[in-house]
Amino acid sequence: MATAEDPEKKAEIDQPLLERHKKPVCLIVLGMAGSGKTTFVQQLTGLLHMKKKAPYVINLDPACREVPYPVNIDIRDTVNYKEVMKQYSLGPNGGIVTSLNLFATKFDQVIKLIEKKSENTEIAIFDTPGQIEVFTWSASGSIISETLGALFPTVVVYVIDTVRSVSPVTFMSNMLYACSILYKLRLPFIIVMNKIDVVSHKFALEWMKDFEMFEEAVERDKSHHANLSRSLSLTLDEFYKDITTVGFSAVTGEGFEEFLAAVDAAVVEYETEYCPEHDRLLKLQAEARTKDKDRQKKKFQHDFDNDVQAQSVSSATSEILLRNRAIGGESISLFLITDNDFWQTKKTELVRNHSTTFWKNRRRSNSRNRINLRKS
Ligand SMILES: Nc1nc2c(ncn2[C@@H]2O[C@H](COP(=O)(O)OP(=O)(O)OP(=O)(O)O)[C@@H](O)[C@H]2O)c(=O)[nH]1
Ligand SMILES: [Mg+2]
Repeated sequence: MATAEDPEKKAEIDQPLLERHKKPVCLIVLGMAGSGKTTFVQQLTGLLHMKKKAPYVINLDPACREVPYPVNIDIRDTVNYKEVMKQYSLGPNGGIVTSLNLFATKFDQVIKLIEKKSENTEIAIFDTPGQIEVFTWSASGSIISETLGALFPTVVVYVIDTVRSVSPVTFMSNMLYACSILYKLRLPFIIVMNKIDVVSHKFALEWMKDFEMFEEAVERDKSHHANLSRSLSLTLDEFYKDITTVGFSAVTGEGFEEFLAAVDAAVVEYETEYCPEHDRLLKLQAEARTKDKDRQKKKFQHDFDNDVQAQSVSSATSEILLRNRAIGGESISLFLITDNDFWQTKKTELVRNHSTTFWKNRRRSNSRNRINLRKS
């Protein structure tokens, strides 16, 4: 993983983001309900404005009552969440998923608007719904994150409620969620330990660094989940090693500079790790598609050869035996031919005739398939 300490990368990081990228960095802010995502976006927007680096802010939460920051694109202007619930007879979560899905169909327009602002915007921030799984496991969540990841330097900012995470079990659940999102989206990832104005996040950093300290905390926790948390913590050790964690207060703004440095390091990671991996996967996909096409071609050729199979052409007797499975698998003895050119012409003719019949049959059976499918 690239870090801000890497001297080569440091020189790059010291350059302002805008000079390195023609495109703004997209921050997708995720986190459990009430972790402070919206307040975090509000604070970040205010501080960036003060730095004369006004961000482009997008609200993707269709169910929020009000947006406490200057918003550039608001999902609520496009989709009426309550109407969606009524029209599709859905509950609150279903309503949010469907609203986000409807909005995702217009996401190309969002991309165009962000691209238009590329010249003078360094950061685009996406605030997401509290029901985190709506974004992480729905089709629209994947569409949005993958599209952004393919077009802009994109970083996932996972906001954790530090106050609630003093319980080792809650901390563990939060970390498991973060881990699963990281492996699903595979984008550079920053954990923001929010609300450090109330509780310092030092305990969490210690737990992540030293398993024994976490174990001690688990010992003190008498809940029946404690054992599970202990074993899971060992599993998460690898995840902790690579992850960037920043303490932040969405109320006071403490941790802002550290957060910006983490974003810069994440952008370097995006360029050095995500992009090459993304390109490699695209190449693999293209290769797989070509292979599949070749396989289908070969299969077709094989089927075709079985259909029109010249069993043997005996040069000694000049007898041509043609077995045509398409007409019942009987062998047909054709006439004796000694002239090779004549045979070639005849063969081409036979193949062409057969091919026409074959395709006619094929088309007929295909159209039947389609109708059947529709009926089913
Ligand atoms: N003390 C303190 N309170 C915070 C901080 N960040 C958020 N809060 C409070 O936490 C509560 C939830 O904050 P929101 O920003 O609405 O959280 P959210 O994650 O957007 O919530 P949903 O969108 O409903 O998931 C509010 O009462 C905030 O005032 C913080 O850094 N410190
Ligand atoms: Mg919110």
